[in-house]
Amino acid sequence: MSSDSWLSKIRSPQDLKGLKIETLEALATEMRQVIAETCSRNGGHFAPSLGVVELTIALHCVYNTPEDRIVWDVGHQCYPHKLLTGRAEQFRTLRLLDGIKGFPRRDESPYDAFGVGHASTAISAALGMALARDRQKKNNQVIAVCGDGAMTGGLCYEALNNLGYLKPDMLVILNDNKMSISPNIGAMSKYLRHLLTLDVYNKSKETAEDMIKRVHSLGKRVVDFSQRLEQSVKSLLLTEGETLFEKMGIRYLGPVNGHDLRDLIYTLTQVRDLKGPILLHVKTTKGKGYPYSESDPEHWHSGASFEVKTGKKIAKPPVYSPGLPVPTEESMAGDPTLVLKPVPSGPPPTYTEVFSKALVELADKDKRIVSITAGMSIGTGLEHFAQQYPERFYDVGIAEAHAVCCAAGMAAEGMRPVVAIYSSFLQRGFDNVLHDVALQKLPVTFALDRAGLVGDDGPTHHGIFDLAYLRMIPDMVVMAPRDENQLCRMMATAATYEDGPISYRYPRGRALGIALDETAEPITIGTAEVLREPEEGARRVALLSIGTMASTAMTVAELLQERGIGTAVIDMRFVKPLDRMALSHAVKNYELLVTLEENCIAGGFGSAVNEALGEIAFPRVALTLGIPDRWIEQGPVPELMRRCELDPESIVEKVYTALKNMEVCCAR
Ligand SMILES: Cc1ncc(C[n+]2csc(CCOP(=O)(O)OP(=O)(O)O)c2C)c(N)n1
Repeated sequence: MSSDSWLSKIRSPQDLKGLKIETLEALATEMRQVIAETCSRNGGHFAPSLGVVELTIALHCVYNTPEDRIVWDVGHQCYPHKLLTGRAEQFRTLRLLDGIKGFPRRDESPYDAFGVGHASTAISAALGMALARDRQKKNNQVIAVCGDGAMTGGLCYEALNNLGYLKPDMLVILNDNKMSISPNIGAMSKYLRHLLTLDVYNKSKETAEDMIKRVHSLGKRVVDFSQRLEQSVKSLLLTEGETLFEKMGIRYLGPVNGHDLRDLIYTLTQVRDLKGPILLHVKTTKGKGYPYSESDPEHWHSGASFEVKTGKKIAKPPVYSPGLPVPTEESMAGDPTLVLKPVPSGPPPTYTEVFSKALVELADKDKRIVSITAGMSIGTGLEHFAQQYPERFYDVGIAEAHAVCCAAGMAAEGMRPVVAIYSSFLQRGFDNVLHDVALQKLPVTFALDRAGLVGDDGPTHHGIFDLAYLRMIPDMVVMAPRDENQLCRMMATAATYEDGPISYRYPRGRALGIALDETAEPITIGTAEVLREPEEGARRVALLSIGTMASTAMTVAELLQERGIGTAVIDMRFVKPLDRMALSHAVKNYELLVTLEENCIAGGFGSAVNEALGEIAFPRVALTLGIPDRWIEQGPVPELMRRCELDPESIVEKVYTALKNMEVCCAR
């Protein structure tokens, strides 16, 4: 950012006030350049942010932030907002470790009125703010900016229902770019298209402006009259139409061109003084101003680094594998329990790709299998299934609770639904997993992508709670594969399991790159696998791992072995039901049990192991290692793992200290 740029002069939104439209337009161009340059290095939510540059400028020009509250939905479109609110200098650290966050955060800036990362919360949160304002007799404005994709989420309707009834002064801006991540679908999306074609607001505005111009041309004598007419025509054009929103008690205005600064500023200035709840329909283009993202907003919704000039993606190192070595013949040598397979050449597939392909293969064999996504067909890899079996694929919109409940209905009628959802987004559907699926023992499969730490998207997106929130539910089977071959086997297990709900979780990023079995054999429910076992007499530590922590456990075992500490690795595979035989073997043969999980310690896999030890009143607890009880920020996964003390070296130190403590205790 050069010192003579417009952006460098904007220290706060106050500096925008009174700037000419031409200057604001130049500023918009600069902001797009900065966003493109930053995202090209750091990755990020590129297209959503490019689409709201003018809208953000207009909002900060017209409203008095931070006293007036702007509440962003999802928050992935907040980059222009961050640039205008005193963070332009630090913006180059966007999404980096300890850098500017990729989402609004109350602890980052007073301009970030409400923290977010999950969709469809803005109207509800803004309504809460408006009600609090009224109770405290304050007079600031509250504005929710919500995408048309987010409008597929049920929480929006709960909030609109309440808004139209309570009628506080509040503005909802519907940022309609016709896109969720993929093209938006659903009945509401169709209705919004219909409203765009009606375009009542602009048609009446043109007529009104025409009338005003004609009266003005009559000369000075009628100036008073013309001013009065102008006022009444303006208020008239702002009340036109009879939309669904109006029937709910919310005034509907629009559509407004979201890239026309003059029009936006004019409209927002009018709207600012109106009373009651208002929904302003703003039409924007996702990815606006960068040819590649404008023509393909779906693939530019978010992503890794790219070259600005060509739009070519630049390969980043795999996000996963925090010091986790890919098992090779050499590293596994001497391990009799692992079946070695040739490692295929080329970069390993992502876990999502493995899931995507294997699910289609399972669906080929079982016609009852249907798949469901909540607005994430590409992210979850289900687009492959959708192409193969369009009539068996359902994208329900950003509506996780509905996805789960709808799956329960399908399962009740004999289908075998596979609900593919990111771990952090299934948090939305918790009661539906519990009440609609598990309580009725319905055979729904939950495929949880992005489990564990996800890196740059930070705490809203880390999938570190699922093992805890799923394992507490009776009748739920909870699995986690250590590699892609185990993932396929767990998928086969789920496909043959008829007794109730079953889940498997896998991380973001590349798998280990091992060969897959020709036929994925189901695993007997509740059985662990011993990956490494020292000779009798040399057994001191048993590492009980779940999921991809098995690789770390193997490294830790080698490091401990180097210090002369005989260490076993048992991949438990099931958090629920736990393999009690494997546990009892570990208890009988080892001095110290250590659990390893990329999930919160509170209530997670280690807790399950300790509960099981408690059931038999075993006088020792397992050393429980996992994600500590605090929020984990954005950053490269290996560094985050290190900060969570889940890297091999930290684990070795903890094991070593635990053994020393035990020696001291025994000596007493
Ligand atoms: C609860 C939840 N489910 C899924 C997502 C993933 N997601 C992020 S943005 C997005 C689409 C949002 O579309 P829209 O609200 O129209 O905003 P746009 O990206 O078009 O600006 C989705 C599905 C999420 N953030 N939260």
